[in-house]
Formats: sequence, C-alpha cells, structure tokens
Amino acid sequence: TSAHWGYTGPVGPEHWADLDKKNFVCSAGTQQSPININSAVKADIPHIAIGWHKGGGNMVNNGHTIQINMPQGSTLTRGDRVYELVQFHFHAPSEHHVAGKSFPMEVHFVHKDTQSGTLGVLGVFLTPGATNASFAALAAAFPELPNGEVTIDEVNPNWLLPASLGYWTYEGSLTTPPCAENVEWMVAMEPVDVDPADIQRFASLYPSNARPIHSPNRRFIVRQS
Ligand code: SG7
Ligand code: ZN
Repeated sequence: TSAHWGYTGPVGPEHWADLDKKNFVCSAGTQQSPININSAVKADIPHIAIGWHKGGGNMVNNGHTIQINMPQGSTLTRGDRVYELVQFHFHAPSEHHVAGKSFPMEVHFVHKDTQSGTLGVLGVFLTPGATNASFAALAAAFPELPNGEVTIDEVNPNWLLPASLGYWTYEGSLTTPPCAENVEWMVAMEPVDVDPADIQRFASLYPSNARPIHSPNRRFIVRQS
C-alpha cells in the first residue's frame, strides 16, 4: 500500500514527492505529465488502430477517480507495438492543456504493452455538448463513495472515441503517485461531446482531480504530418 495523497493541502501535488521519498519520483523526474501542448513536430508516425470490445466491467471509486476495469482482449496497436486495454478513468478538469487551455474533463484509457510492460495511455478530452449515451450510462451509475464498486453488464469504450484519431504523442509519466516515467502518452486532438449534466455528475464527486502541468524540459511533442 502507498502513502495517502490527494489534490489539495498538505497531501497535494506539490507535496507528493515528500509523502514517499523512496517510491514517488514526482519531483525528481524530468519527464513528468501532464503538459501543455502548444507546439508539435510533424513526423511520419504510425496511426492508432483500436481493437476494443464491449464487455462487462466493474466500476470503482478508488478515492482519486472513477475507474472502469475492463476484461482482457481489447487492444490498441501503434506500429509494431500492441497494447492491452486495462482500465479507463476520468479527470476534471482535463490534465493536458492545449494552447494553454484545459477542457472540462479528460478520460484516460490505460493500456499495457504486452511485450515490455510500458504503459500506453490514450487521453481524450470531453466537452459539453450532445449527450453521449455511453458516458451517460456510466455517470448514472458512478459509485459515490470511496471504495464503492458496481458491476457494469456491458460497457463499450468505443463510444468515448472521437470520429478522427489524429493525436499528439510524447514520453511522459503517470499523473498520480508514484509518477513513474514509463508512459507513452497519446492525446487525441478531437474532443468528444458529452452531456454537461454528466460532466457535473463527475465534478460533484471529483471537482478537481487534475495534476498541474509540468515543463516539457527537453521533450518534443510529435503529431502526424
Ligand atoms: C488513477 O490514475 C487510477 C490509477 C492510475 C493513475 O488514479 O486509474 O490506476 C490504478 C490501477 O490505481 O495508475 C498505474 C495506473 O494506471 C495514473 O494513471 S494516469 O497517468 O493515466 N492518470
Ligand atoms: Zn489519468
């Protein structure tokens, strides 16, 4: 088990490194996430191919976010790398910024590289607009109390994907302790509309579970040319 951390006060982001000096690299790291995406290098990078399947899942309130654990068998392929979808979860407001601005929410699809164990996280921004039936169904069942858990008969993560899968990518970290720098970030350029009432539902449980942005230091952000 790890040290108790949060988003405000003495256990807030600026203190994470001190809460567990041995294991939390939140201050020592030089490739931390999230970042502000304000310029990108264009390169011939591989397309993302999504192979996600709908299925039963379980949704937990882990005290930091609402997380949907997915059954095995859903993949994200990028070039010669195959990642397995493990879970997805939400942040409000968004953790990544674009041109200095945040979005009301961001969903993180956490994948594990089946070969190396590296994580590949796909971030998708959520904005107020038309109802997204899939997000609405999840929002209606959000477990309100920490450690609360509900079984979802069928969840289809594909409904939370934008129409186009143009993306930015960079080398970063977990946005929560231990802030490990083993994450290949992919951030979708096109946001997805969800009902503002459903954003409000999440924000009533977690009004502010976004880590502040970090310096890119020497990193480049890459996008498809
Ligand atoms: C959330 O974000 C959880 C964590 C996740 C963390 O607090 O979803 O997941 C678990 C299993 O506790 O950490 C290792 C991991 O997935 C950081 O994920 S993130 O960088 O995508 N925000
Ligand atoms: Zn996250």
